[in-house]
Amino acid sequence: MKIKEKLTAYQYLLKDKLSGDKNRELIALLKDIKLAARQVAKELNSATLNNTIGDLSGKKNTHGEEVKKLDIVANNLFIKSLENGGNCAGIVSEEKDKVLIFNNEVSRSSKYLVCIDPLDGSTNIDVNVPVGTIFSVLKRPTVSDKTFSKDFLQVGSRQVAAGYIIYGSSTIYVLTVGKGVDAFTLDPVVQEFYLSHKDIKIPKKGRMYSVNQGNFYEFPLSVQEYIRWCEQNHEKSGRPYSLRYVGSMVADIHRSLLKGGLFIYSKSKSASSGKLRLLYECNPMSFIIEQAGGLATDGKKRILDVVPKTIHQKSPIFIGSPEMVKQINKFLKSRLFN
Ligand code: P6P
Repeated sequence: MKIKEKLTAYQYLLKDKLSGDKNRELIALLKDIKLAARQVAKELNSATLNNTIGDLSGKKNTHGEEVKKLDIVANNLFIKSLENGGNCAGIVSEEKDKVLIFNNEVSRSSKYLVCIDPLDGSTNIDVNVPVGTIFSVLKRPTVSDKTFSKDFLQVGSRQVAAGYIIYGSSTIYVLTVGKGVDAFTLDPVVQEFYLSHKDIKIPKKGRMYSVNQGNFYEFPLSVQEYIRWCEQNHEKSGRPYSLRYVGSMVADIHRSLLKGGLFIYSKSKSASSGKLRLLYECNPMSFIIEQAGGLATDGKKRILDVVPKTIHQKSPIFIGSPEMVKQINKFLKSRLFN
């Protein structure tokens, strides 16, 4: 949709999506995230020069994955901005084993909780491939000033906001507050995010599927059959489709959102629940894609209906253009996703 006036993210949200006093704290929280995103973008752009590229001397995170120096830098920047902003009572972060509850006076009574992957796809940083931040905003379920781990275990349909920042050729902040999807592009000179994509709608179908083909023989038969179907020559349905896989969820989802497509991270013989985490990867991306007219399933049910049991719980995910998700669902149901 054509942008008529140059609005900052704050001005646009205040005017169009989050007007009224009741939304002041949520707008302020989204500004806290924006601040940290600007700082992360700056760190990424100068990483090679500042020697902050590379692994953190063999350290592994709660998922047994190599921790990059920038994973910690990004995690600390988001924690600092969210804690000092006072608009969030606590966070779940991919980089922290346990929930982090903010104990300062203001944060304790905040209405919101944040689940965040501070730097998704960080293995790609060394080769200058786009990476991103993914976040989900929940309302605190209790009115007391006490926050508990279980407060984060909310079904994805209860999210009040979700977004990602993609640090690529430009830095773009994609956001939904439950009233469609908009995107804001960072002007590096004035360091402000301006509305650049209004009311984004995902194409009903596309010709790109996004999966790590290397896991093909590990996938359930139904997923293998779908991939083979994508490869078949069938002009009427636009096949063969093109395989596009960056290995950075934010980049693969962003392309699917704008161009149409299907992103797959299936369960497999070595990953019985897939790899991507429900609270801070699958849920926020599913909220965004559904708000843009797409679909997202775990192979059996809507991602946003999955009730979380643990904060780092993983989930298979099939997400993107609605016609493409419906198509793979036919294969998944034909073998009850086995
Ligand atoms: P694989 C990055 O490590 C990540 O968490 C996502 O950003 C990405 O989609 C996925 O893992 C890639 O995983 O197993 O294909 O390398």
